Amino acid sequence: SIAPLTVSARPYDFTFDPATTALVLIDMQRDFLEPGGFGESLGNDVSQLRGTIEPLRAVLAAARAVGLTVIHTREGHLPDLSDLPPAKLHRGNATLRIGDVGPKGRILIRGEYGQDIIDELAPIDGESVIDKPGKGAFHATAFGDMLTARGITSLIVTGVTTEVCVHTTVREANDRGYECLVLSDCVGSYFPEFQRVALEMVAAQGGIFGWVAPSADLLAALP
Ligand code: C5J
Repeated sequence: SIAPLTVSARPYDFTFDPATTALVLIDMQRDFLEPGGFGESLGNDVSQLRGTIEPLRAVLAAARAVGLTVIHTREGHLPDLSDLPPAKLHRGNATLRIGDVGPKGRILIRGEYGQDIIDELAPIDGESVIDKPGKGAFHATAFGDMLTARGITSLIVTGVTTEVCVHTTVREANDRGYECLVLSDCVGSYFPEFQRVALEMVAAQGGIFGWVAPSADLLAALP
């Protein structure tokens, strides 16, 4: 086992034990990162998110090399939409709604091509994939129980989008007592202003929700 590691971060150094830390990749799905999916149907420019892919690929490779627990999440719903609240279905004026057939399959439906994780970050054997109906990873999933069973106390959080599923998950995790480090270049937003402010919100007030660091500083800390 490896001794605790320290990452230069905001608002101050983040120290973690790799044995009790998970790398979490939130919703790096075709539906959010590629044209023709849910994100674009809501009027977003998906190219805004694609800058996260290369840094996250490097972090994922490094995490695998040191044997960190790796957990992927996917936002999505059952084919019969029984886990989709009407409030979520009807919100906004999307060109394609959840469950409609788009160019990559039914939008945000489990098992569809578009709902799956992008090829660049595809999970490998031994990595868990949490399907979640909400924005946060804890809501209506086995994520919390999985962390408890594995003795995980710290989360290195990446994925999309910064101010929606990343923030919701970090806030849920923080209230449950987890220490969260958000990697600034491995999280992405469709809105540059939200990206900047969402990261500020995590580290403000002495780290009200957690820590923020660029992935280079995590990579520098890994053995
Ligand atoms: C959104 C997400 N933005 N994964 N989902 O609807 O952040």
